[in-house]
Amino acid sequence: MQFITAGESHGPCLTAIVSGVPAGLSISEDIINSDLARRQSGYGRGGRQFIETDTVQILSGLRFGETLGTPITLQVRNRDWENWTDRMALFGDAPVNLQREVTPRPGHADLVGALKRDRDDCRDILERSSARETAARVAAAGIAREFLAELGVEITSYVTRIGDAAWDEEEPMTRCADYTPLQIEMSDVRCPDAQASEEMKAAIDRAIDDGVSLGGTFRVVACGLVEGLGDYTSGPGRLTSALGGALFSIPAIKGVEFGIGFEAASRPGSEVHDPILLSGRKFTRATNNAGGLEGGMTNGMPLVMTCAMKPIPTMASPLTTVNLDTFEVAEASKERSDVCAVPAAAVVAESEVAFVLADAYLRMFGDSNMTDIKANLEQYKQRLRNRTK
Ligand code: EPS
Repeated sequence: MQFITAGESHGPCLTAIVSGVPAGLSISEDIINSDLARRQSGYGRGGRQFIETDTVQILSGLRFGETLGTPITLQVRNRDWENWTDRMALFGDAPVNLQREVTPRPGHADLVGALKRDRDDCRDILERSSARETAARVAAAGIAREFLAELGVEITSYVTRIGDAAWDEEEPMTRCADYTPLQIEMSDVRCPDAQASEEMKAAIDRAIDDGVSLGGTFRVVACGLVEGLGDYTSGPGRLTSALGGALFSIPAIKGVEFGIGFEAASRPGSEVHDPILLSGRKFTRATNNAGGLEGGMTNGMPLVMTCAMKPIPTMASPLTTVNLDTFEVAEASKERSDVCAVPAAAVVAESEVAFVLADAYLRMFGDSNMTDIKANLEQYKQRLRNRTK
């Protein structure tokens, strides 16, 4: 299952096309809309989120609410387009009073993008490099998530740090599967711990006062996965590499850890690897330091990944830059922006993970229709159970 997105931040709409979807999968626009709303949430978001109420419209690939096995087109309208029809017109001449963006923001794609694409207005770059594009990814991932839900797989995420406010989570690799969506979504920063949530909000308040932005870390957890997704026989086949690539494709993601991650480098092997146990007729692990992956394959434990997001480059108190017209030192552009988008990035990460996992299931259990896929999965699970007879 694959997707491609198109659309500028202040253009008419964002579009995604999802291909490789099996036939016979029920799709609900309401469920996709609730994920879109989660992506818009979070303390410290900017003014744009008050303009938009992202909702999806599906334009192809379904009949009577079920997939046909054909490409699915999804569209999310940009309500803000009506304020940008002249500055972002697809045809005609630029308005005479057009204000070009010539003070690239350090840390954003503005400067290098303008040099690479030979543009004299950084807006030509920032319109697409804006994290607004991730709304299309979340909409597209609704298809992958519904597919996974049919196979008993749930994906959640929660925030563990914003700036210097960190949640010191006890036994994160084993407890992570227990947080309910309610516990997470009731928090303004999508952190299941009430005290830590308040500290994170206070950190955002301080950042607003200082005119700066904040990054942080979040965890993505997938539960209900069958053993053996991914493959140990080739680098690209390893689920670790596919998941890492997918998570690093999200703007501002600077680090990805699997299980205890970097911590494993400082411990002896006896305190890293997870002893194998038999629980009833199922192989399991005493701990989950590996975060659910061994040999690049799922091992049946919760899949746990931690991502680090850098602070957003747009700041009310901007850094210095060079004016592209005058070559003089200038203040970087102050585009309206989020002060912190870590809770939203975590929802986007759920979406990226959903595509990788959906694709892994399709490779292993067939890709043409839900009936065959479910039967193949059941047969595989039965074979695994039979091994411990
Ligand atoms: C975003 C929409 C954008 C930004 C933000 C994310 O809208 P606008 O540019 O109209 O304010 O708020 O984009 C960035 C953080 C960025 O660096 O470009 C969204 O919908 O997530």
